[in-house]
Amino acid sequence: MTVMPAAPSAPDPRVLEDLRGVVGADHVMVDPDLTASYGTDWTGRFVGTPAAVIRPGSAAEVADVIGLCRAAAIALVPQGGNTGLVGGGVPLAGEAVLSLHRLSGITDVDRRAGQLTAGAGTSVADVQAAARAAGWAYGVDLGSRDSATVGGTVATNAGGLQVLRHGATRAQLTGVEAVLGTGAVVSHLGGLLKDNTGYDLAGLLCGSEGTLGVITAARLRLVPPSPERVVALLAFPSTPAAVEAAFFLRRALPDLQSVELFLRAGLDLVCRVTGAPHPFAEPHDVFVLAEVAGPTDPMPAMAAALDSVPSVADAAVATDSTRRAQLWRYREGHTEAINTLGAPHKLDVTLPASALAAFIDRVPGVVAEADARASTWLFGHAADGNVHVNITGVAADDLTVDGLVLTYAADLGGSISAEHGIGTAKRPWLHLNRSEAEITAFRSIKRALDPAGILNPNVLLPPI
Ligand code: FAD
Ligand code: 2HG
Ligand code: ZN
Repeated sequence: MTVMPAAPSAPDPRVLEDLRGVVGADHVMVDPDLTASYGTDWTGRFVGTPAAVIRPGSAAEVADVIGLCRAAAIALVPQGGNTGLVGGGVPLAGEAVLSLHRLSGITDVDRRAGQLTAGAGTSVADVQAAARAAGWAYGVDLGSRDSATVGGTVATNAGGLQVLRHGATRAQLTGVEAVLGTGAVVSHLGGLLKDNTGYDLAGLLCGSEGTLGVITAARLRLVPPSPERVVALLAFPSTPAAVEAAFFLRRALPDLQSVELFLRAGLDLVCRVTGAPHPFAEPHDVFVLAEVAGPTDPMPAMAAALDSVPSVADAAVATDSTRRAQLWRYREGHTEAINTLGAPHKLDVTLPASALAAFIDRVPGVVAEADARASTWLFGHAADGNVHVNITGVAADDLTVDGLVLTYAADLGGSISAEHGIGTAKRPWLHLNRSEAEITAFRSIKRALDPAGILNPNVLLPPI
């Protein structure tokens, strides 16, 4: 089952020739055997057919490609690692894919300032490794680190596992280089921490999901390394107790890096799919995984905090890297384990702290009432209020439960996209979080930076 399939209209052969003249013959592909993988998203829920795949090797080539595509009215879907989860990086309406993979590499590492410049196609794991080699760390980490790119994480303002400590991707940006839909190259990579010289274009392009410009490079700030780590997996008898503990740990541990939450059904599924043993002899309903990381041994602080956390039914604590990774696997394994059940509907929401526990407990009922065949899987970044609602057993193009869950989250004061973006998956519901005036302002910005409307025209903004 696919969502929004559309047959591409093959670009005019003369335009293809011109594009080949810009990026090289090997980097304009139209053979379906070669382009198919660029048309399917990570989950398999969103499948399109690329009109072509174009792979520029520099910002100047991106600008020339955009110029040619504007003139020929060819819509482009920018694509990095293709790990996005909201159908925003694949051509669902026969667009051409603009793959930024060739723009990879790290330059201008400034050990003193703790900054580096990374090409859009560089993976997050490579940024992390370069930061480590320079004696620093990168503040963003996520399960897709080996494939997700700098361009994609900037375009989606990716969050991940360390947001409570370092903020999301926007907080790491000191500047970007990008090609706007006008074809203009804007480059502001100087990395000055104090620089109040007008509009924050980097902040605007971050989270714009490829609708305003194509990110070609980013200047990223680094954070001090935290080599000493402790991970604790805590079991609780109820969601309110687990949520209370997550917020308690946040107050108690200044070096807290991550606080994640998952439920009994998700843990059982991960154990079944990965073959990992259950972490505790007794079954429990709700789990919180907390990591503390700092320059010195965080165990005394973690132990003191764990002594005071109310309602803990069971606990496992790991200091060595193998055992820490085993505990993390119970949480990070959720996305892959759920995908073995068929392409899920992924509804990534944030709730205010006061509504988080009630939402987690009630949302399976909201889904079941609408569709008895559906299964609801819940996990997420507890201390950010970010719950990943995954629903399996529902046809890819049946949006009933999507609307109900997103409306429920918004009614409680929440956001319909915590960290994955709006993409194509959620654009019918943007109005739940954004007023008419805001959406009108978004459209004005889109018209100014992409007047021909060729950059990701089917993403983020609802059709008029
Ligand atoms: P793509 O999927 O290729 O594209 C994503 C969006 O960005 C699309 O709209 C695309 O058009 C646009 N885009 C891509 N590159 C550019 C560019 N250079 N210029 C302009 N627009 C561009 N996300 C989180 O936030 N937190 C998580 O914890 C997290 N964990 C994940 C775990 C797994 C196992 C998986 C599969 C995904 C996870 N994600 C997570 C989602 C995903 O990894 C992020 O959204 C990531 O930022 C996407 O990067 P990408 O390079 O794969 O982008
Ligand atoms: C995570 O936190 C990612 O693991 C993926 O954001 C969430 O699979 C999902 O829904
Ligand atoms: Zn997440």
